[in-house]
Amino acid sequence: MKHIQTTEGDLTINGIRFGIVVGRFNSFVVEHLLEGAVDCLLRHGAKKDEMEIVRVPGAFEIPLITQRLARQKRFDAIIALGAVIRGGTPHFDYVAGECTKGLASVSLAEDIPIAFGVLTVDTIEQAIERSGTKAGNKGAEAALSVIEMVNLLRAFS
Ligand code: INI
Repeated sequence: MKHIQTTEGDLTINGIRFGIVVGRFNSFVVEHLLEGAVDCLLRHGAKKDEMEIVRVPGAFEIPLITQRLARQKRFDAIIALGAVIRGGTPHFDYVAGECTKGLASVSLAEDIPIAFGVLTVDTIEQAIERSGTKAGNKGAEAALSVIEMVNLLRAFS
């Protein structure tokens, strides 16, 4: 807006190192999120040797390894990718809730941008729609948001 100081992060890569944590559960969906995220990073100028993929069993395990990676300080940003599908589990709310809360608290405690690319959906169809078909690719969206957040945080460092 005119005359109001406004700060936003841009989408330039500038040496950003990415950790990508991937839950293996529902891999038929999550692999498409991973493809979308990596494709987005590469097309924005990231280098393959500036990213590392770490796989875990499922969404529940994502926060702990994300915390470990954050503490190692080898990455400027972490992209968390997974798929929690309600139809597939009676403990959907616990898995989805713990993953979400865990990632939010790691991001704040470790002061590192974390992209939440974990689908939390009711049906397999919704998951497919969000992993590269009708509703875009949430992995790519997560990658974009974390690039922006790294640059925004750099503006305030
Ligand atoms: N993990 C997921 O990533 N998505 C799911 O939909 C899911 N379901 O359906 O249960 C799921 N469960 C596994 C969980 O994340 C842990 O790996 C498991 O409980 C072992 O700790």
